[in-house]
Amino acid sequence: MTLDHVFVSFEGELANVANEPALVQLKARYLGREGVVTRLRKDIDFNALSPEEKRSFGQNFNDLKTRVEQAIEAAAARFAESVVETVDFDRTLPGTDRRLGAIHPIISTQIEVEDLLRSMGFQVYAGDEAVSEFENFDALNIPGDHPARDMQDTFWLENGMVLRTHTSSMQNRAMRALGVPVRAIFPGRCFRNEATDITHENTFYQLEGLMVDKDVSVANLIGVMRELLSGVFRRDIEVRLRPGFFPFVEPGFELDFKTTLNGVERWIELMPCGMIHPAVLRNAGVDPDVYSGFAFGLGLTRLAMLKYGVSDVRLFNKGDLRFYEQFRATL
Ligand code: FA5
Repeated sequence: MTLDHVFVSFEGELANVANEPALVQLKARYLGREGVVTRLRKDIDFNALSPEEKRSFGQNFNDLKTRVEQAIEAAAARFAESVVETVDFDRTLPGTDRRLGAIHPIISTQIEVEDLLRSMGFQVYAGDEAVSEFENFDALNIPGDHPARDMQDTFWLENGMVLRTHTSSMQNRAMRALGVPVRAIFPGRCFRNEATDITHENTFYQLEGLMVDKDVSVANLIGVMRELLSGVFRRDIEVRLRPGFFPFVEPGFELDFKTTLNGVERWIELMPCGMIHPAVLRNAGVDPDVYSGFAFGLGLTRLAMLKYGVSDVRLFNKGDLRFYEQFRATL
């Protein structure tokens, strides 16, 4: 290696040195007793050089050694400076602007509901957002010509699948995959091709619950609903249960929640529920003469609205930081 080559490779290595111990090592490797620079002089056969060549080598060698030494000294000074800087930095002080982001209010509500239902023995069963037409409709006793299909107009994919309109689309799959008896919940996003307003979005979250066992009754359903809502709100809340029609439950109910939106007191549909229809059990290979069960479809987005006093459901998906920043504390 020529003297110039040695300096180029030294510079390359120096550029990768990130701290003082690494610099000490580099110095030893180049200037130490067996170092690259030191060896240059040791290895040269002076007898083979003319007086002119000897002088030129000596000059270049000293030059190289000085440049290496100076570069090492400069780097050492830089490291010393940065140490002084970090001494001034108190890492125990709280940050001034932690722009780390936070959990979305719908997801933090979901986590809370999952925890409550887990404590009642329900397992979380993740589903898909794109499902078969059978799972979203037919398995739930909603054949192609049923008017209930109009109430849940959806987005059809080119491969014949649909974006699920409700988490009930997971019922069939869960009963088949997990078998009975079963207690499971399926949270997630749902999609509907419908006009939006302050309580309706085209993309929203539901959390479905399902319990199938021998002798499950409406009393079990009401018990779980009550436990769940008082756990979420941690205060007295006013709810009402009224008959509701869904082809996949019999009997079916609507659970409404009383709240004030934009100064007007009103009931909001929050959690339809009911006893699973025998045809739905049969579609999943479960014998309705032996097993019974209940299901509920909690509107998670609406629940987050009520929990945090949000007056327009569309704010959740809008991407306006001024809205989201108010929820940083929910981390
Ligand atoms: C259903 O989706 C049924 N699958 C629920 C069900 C499950 C009934 C199990 C019986 C047994 P519904 O269309 O009413 O029902 O929607 C359920 C809840 O989702 C509503 O109460 C509401 O809280 C929420 N929801 C429905 N549509 C929207 C929307 N466009 N935007 C926001 N939330 C919605």
